[in-house]
Amino acid sequence: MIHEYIKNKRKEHPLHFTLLDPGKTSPEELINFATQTAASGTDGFLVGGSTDLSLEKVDAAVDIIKETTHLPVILFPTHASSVSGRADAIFFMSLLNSESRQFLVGEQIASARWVKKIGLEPLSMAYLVVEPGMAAGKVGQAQPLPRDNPDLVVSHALAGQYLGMSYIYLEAGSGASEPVPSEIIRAVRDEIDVFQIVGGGIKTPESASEVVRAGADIVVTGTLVETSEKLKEDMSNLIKAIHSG
Ligand code: 1GP
Repeated sequence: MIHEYIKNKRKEHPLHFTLLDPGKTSPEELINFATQTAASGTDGFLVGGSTDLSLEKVDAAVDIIKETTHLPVILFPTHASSVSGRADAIFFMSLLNSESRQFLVGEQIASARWVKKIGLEPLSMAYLVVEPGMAAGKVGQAQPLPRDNPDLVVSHALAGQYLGMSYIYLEAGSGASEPVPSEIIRAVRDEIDVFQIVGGGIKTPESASEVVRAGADIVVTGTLVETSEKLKEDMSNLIKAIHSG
């Protein structure tokens, strides 16, 4: 069970997950990225993206990662149509600050019976988009939470916990110029008892370390893998900073 894996690993150190987007990454690149990040110590893979991904693409990406590494593969879906039975688990998430019913509960209703049928482990998650939000904010029709209002983010996070969600994901958006502010991560950490995931705009060991020191249990990076010219070295340094946090 992936939830148990995360709980046990977290007892050792904060975790790093690598986000791979099959919409932006060729099969050859996927093999390379998965190999290098696994060798650098990443703790698992998220597969997803904000564009409309076909099920075939997601299936193929999950297969490649699973053939390349032995690490868990968790779906990070935008639409019910791309939920792949090849993965180990799915972040079954509600975008709590979306203005659209579709992303609050619609896609979830559309995928629930399929998730049960294919036996995917659902990891319930409150997904909170913080400014700038980037594509995740636009596609999810979110009103991004202001960077200078930790109280408002805490209210959303606590609502997620009380609704029964086991994970709270603070998302600045893929490619954001800055990660979620430390004040927000710290305020959420102080008030919630469930796992806190932070992603978006984390590119250096220093920023990863700051996010972990502020209280993230899991750090997600995506863009760095796609843009780094010294992938193994950059990922090793980043992951070391997270693990030693
Ligand atoms: C996006 O939080 C993730 O959902 C990763 O963001 O691509 O900026 O690392 P980056």
